[in-house]
Amino acid sequence: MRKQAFILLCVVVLGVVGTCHGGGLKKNYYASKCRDAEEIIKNATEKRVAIDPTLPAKFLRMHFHDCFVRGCDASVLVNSTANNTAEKDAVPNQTLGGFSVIDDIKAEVEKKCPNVVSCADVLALAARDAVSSKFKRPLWEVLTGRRDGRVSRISEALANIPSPFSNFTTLVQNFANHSLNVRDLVVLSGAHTIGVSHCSGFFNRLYNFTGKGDQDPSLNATYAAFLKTRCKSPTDNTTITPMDPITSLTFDSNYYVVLKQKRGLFQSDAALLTNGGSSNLVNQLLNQNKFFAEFAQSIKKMGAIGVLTGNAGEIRKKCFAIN
Ligand code: HEM
Ligand SMILES: *[C@@H]1O[C@H](CO)[C@@H](O)[C@H](O)[C@H]1NC(C)=O
Ligand SMILES: *[C@@H]1O[C@H](CO)[C@@H](O)[C@H](O)[C@H]1NC(C)=O
Ligand SMILES: *[C@@H]1O[C@H](CO)[C@@H](O)[C@H](O)[C@H]1NC(C)=O
Ligand SMILES: *[C@@H]1O[C@H](CO)[C@@H](O)[C@H](O)[C@H]1NC(C)=O
Ligand SMILES: *[C@@H]1O[C@H](CO)[C@@H](O)[C@H](O)[C@H]1NC(C)=O
Ligand SMILES: *[C@@H]1O[C@H](CO)[C@@H](O)[C@H](O)[C@H]1NC(C)=O
Ligand SMILES: *[C@@H]1O[C@H](CO)[C@@H](O)[C@H](O)[C@H]1NC(C)=O
Ligand SMILES: *[C@@H]1O[C@H](CO)[C@@H](O)[C@H](O)[C@H]1NC(C)=O
Ligand SMILES: CC(=O)N[C@H]1CO[C@H](CO)[C@@H](O)[C@@H]1O
Repeated sequence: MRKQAFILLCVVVLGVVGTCHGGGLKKNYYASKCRDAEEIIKNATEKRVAIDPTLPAKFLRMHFHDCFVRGCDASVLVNSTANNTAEKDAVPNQTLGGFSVIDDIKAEVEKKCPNVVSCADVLALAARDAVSSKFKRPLWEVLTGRRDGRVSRISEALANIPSPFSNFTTLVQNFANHSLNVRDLVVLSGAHTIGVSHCSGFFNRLYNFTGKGDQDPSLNATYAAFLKTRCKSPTDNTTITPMDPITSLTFDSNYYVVLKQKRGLFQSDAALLTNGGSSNLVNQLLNQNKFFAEFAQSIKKMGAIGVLTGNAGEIRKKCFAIN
């Protein structure tokens, strides 16, 4: 109820002043409540990333999936129970990873400041700190003060997480549903500069695109031939393929270089070239400084979607279970 009221307020404010980020979040919200919270999270995250370089991609995608379903309220972290099938068990979530590491990082914060720091903030900070760890500086600002939701439903994940088979129109609509615009869509898709995909996300583009045994003409033919050597069967659910074939562990603007070579892995990536304005943005984002500056703005906006603040929701004790 409280959240619906907030969203309504948000829509009204959006209409009037054209901005609705922040949503009650603050810079260094925990300064007086748990002075070292952000540093504990940063230290714990960097320690884990040093051991597992695939974590930045996992955390970044998890933060995205969290924010797109019920706002950034850690609903993605909750386990299913006898009575409820949670977001985690939805098809798009089956390939998420890193949950246990988030649970561990939260446990470290709890040791110092029990019941103070939300799982939603832990995830938002850990995603930023993991991606930034190679840069020795935070790549974007994370406002804090999010609270954790008490609801996580499989049906809501299915309705809100965009599909890799989406065209431009559908993607724009999906992002608009989350108060993000075309610029945010093109910029945030740049997250695919790190990480991997299973074959299911692009298999159709290789073998039977329109049901005539054909290939997606918008996919680079040389690259398609290479992808076919990796993904041979539609039931292959173990092979993973980097989305940025050149630097899949490095957060850079190479996603856009690859995209322009028609080597974007998903239809949803290739779709960004099917619209004039969007395609023009792709060209601008080839510039790494531009990409970093834009990404910092768009992900901050994403991190404020539908947040619970004040007395709404709860501070979860363990991220995998509602209190
Ligand atoms: C525009 C719509 C988007 C679609 C359709 C999409 C779809 C996908 C798919 C299908 C995968 C591969 C999952 C797998 O098979 O393992 C993936 C991976 C990934 N996505 Fe997206 N995504 C979108 C936007 C985003 C955004 C906005 C972010 C973050 C800001 C993001 C971050 C990532 C990351 C980092 C990975 C790699 C995960 C890993 O290596 O474990 N994506 N995405
Ligand atoms: C974080 O790590 C740094 C460098 O190792 C250390 O100096 C600092 O005390 C740590 N902070 C916390 C809160 O653990
Ligand atoms: C939560 O679910 C994950 C799989 O989604 C499982 O690995 C983990 O053990 C569960 N945690 C608890 C405490 O039940
Ligand atoms: C599940 O639902 C039943 C009946 O509505 C209730 O008695 C039980 O306490 C619930 N269990 C949990 C774990 O919420
Ligand atoms: C985009 O996809 C939607 C849903 O599949 C479809 O209804 C629509 O016709 C498509 N738009 C274009 C321009 O292909
Ligand atoms: C956008 O939200 C509306 C209303 O909730 C929903 O009907 C529609 O399917 C959503 N569109 C996309 C592309 O997610
Ligand atoms: C391609 O798709 C069509 C239509 O769905 C189907 O009839 C055909 O058997 C498929 N061909 C292959 C080689 O999978
Ligand atoms: C992968 O596919 C095999 C056989 O089709 C199935 O037994 C297994 O559960 C699947 N694994 C995952 C992670 O979905
Ligand atoms: C296909 O990819 C190769 C690099 O693998 C690139 O040199 C070539 O220009 C690309 N073709 C097109 C049409 O973009
Ligand atoms: C990471 C995770 O929780 N994956 C789950 C996704 O959903 C399937 C069932 O639909 C579970 O088996 C996975 O454990």
